[in-house]
Amino acid sequence: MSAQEKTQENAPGTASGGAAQMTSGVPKELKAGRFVRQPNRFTGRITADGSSPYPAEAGRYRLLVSYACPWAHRSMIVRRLLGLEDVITLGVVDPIRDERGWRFPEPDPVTGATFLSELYLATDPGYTSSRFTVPCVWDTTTGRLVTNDFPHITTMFETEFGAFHRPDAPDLYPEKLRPEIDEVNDLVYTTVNNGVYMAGFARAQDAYEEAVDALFTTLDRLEERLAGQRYLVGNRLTEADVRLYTTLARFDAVYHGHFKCNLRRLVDYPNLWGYARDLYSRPEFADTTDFDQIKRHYYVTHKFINPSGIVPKGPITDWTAPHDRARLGPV
Ligand SMILES: N[C@@H](CCC(=O)N[C@@H](CS)C(=O)NCC(=O)O)C(=O)O
Repeated sequence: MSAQEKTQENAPGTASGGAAQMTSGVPKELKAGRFVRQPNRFTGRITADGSSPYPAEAGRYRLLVSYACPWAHRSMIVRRLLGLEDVITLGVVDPIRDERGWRFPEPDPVTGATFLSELYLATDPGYTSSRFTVPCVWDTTTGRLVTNDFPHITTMFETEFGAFHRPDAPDLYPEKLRPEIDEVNDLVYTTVNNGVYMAGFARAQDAYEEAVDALFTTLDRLEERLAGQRYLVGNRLTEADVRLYTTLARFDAVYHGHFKCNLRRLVDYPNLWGYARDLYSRPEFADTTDFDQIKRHYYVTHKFINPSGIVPKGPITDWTAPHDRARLGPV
């Protein structure tokens, strides 16, 4: 986990802070009106060299996701880019969540679960005061949840499943670029990926304004950075691009209105918008981006923000419009 993500997740008041139900009620992870994300409880590691109880094996692990969730979306994109579809199976929950948490539309054929909570409780019956979150990884051999530690799920796919990557898979986390990728990820996590939640879940004006200011300061900086380069780091596609993309994909459809991140829209940033369309033009990104599920999840599930549950029809946005990013570097 990056330094910032660690700091953020372990912020005072969260470790023993108890439940934070972001279903129909107000999230309880609040401190002076500020949203503080709960720490990830399951932090097992799948390892290539078998140095942990979870060796990397084909067909053994199941990734559980929602198409709505940006943290889960990352893991789906990386799984596709690396060609791990037949190695790590995928289970998808229904986008609408109620007070019982995430639910599978049909009982999950591999785990047998109807609710995601069943898998958390099968692993730890004492897991009663925290949220049952996606993404998480289930081990079919031990019948246990390995991890819900979202920053590490993608890097684990990248570094521990190398033997199973498709032959021409991109190296999304090249060793030489890791310090720069981690640095960009820290900023993007704090002010953008989690920043939109800090704005949307804020219950105090100053907390909201702080989050929005930090968010748009970073977006302005990224707009400049992307003026002269096709990608965020090293002018090649990396983990950093995947992480930024999942927030950009939700920005105008959800965060601009629902989370009040409305100083500007994504489409108002020529470079960021072209960059987002460039990524969306690839099937690994487009096929995993489900705008309908994204909108229905946020607008229906967060009743404390949108009591009517009405899902807006717009915005009308052409994600397939041509982009001019190829002039800045190779695919
Ligand atoms: N595991 C992290 C991040 C993942 C996360 O927040 N996932 C959301 C969906 S985007 C979730 O599963 N929420 C379930 C709930 O709030 O009940 C956390 O606990 O904060």
